[in-house]
Amino acid sequence: MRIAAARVIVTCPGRNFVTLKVVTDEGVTGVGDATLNGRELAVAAYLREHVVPALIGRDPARIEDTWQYLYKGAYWRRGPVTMTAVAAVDTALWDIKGKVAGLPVYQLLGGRSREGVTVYAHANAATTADVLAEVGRQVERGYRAVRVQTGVPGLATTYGVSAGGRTYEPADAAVPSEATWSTRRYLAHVPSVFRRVREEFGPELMLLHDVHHRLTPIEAARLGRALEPYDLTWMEDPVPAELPEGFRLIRQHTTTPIAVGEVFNSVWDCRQLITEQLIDYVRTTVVHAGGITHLRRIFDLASLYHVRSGSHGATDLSPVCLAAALHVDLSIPNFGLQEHMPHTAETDAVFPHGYRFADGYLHPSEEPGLGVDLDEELAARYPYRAASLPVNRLEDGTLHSW
Ligand code: CS2
Ligand code: MG
Repeated sequence: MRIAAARVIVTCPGRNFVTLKVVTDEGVTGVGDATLNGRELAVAAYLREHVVPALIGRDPARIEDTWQYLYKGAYWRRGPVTMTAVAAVDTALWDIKGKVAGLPVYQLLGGRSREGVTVYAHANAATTADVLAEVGRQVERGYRAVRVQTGVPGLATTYGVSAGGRTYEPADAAVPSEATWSTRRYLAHVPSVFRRVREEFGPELMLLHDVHHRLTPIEAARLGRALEPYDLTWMEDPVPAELPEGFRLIRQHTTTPIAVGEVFNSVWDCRQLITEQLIDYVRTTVVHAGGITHLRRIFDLASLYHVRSGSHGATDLSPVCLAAALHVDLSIPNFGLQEHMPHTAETDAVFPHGYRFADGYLHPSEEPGLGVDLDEELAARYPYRAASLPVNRLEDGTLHSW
């Protein structure tokens, strides 16, 4: 069997997605997610110009060799664009391998290690009353874990909370929109929201919160300590993660667990955080961290240091990524949680898939391969629409992490 063609499909069923479809000379196809929110065309060009020509004629069964070829052969190693492109190829080749073997991919990864993949839902709302209602809705749907994001009094917008109850989509304008941020207002408000959620829903429900890279280490230490009475499963991205040593300061002051990694694209980004046990969950994903092959390397390293997985799963990662993530989540020994933002019906129609939600778990498809595909005819009806992530400024205009 040889790779005969590889198509890069950009589609926008409500938001942009990039998908690589690899076609073999025996007609077996495989798909890989190549979506990088706000940088979709960069990855599409990288694939079309620098990867696809080198794939034609290769043996699709040689997944590891192809991964090394695309990683070491790039010379300019790592980075979100490169590693998302590598991820798409890797994921598509695992899909093909599963189809050829007649097995769902998790069976090729060592088989099932649990009954289902515990997922967490989002409860995002501007006011505490609406947050409580949203948490209630997710609990009724069967979720055992809920991430809580709240508006902040005095701020027009904040991360995670959309206007008018629409599904949250941060890439909201071709040229980045601008948001205003106040750490003081945020730190003064968030603990009170979690106090009310715990009062309302009791101690069992797993609660999470995404700080979204916005604090300094000592501010994150303060927040972590203030949240300790509410027993969070994790405080996510408390600080920008370029400075791993900064997490030592947070660790000195609080036992609130920390989750980091959705912006990481290789094991080198998270090595120190893992080996110094500065985090409790690593949130790297199939689509942005080099595919199934590299993600397993990251999770294997993490398993040596009591660090569990907590993969990113926002709606700007396609159903192809989610389908692949579930095969990894089901099989690794140190699974923690999987983020689950359900895609819209429009998106699900473009990406027919076999995974399903039941009783707080997602279950991957039992079909051979990943159990997801791309309907190219339907995808063609949704042309790309330029969209960028916002930027954040403090109240005095200083540019801040978004
Ligand atoms: C967030 C994401 O889901 C999360 O944890 O951090 O929504 C993130 O903001 C987006 O994926 C960025 O495109
Ligand atoms: Mg996040």
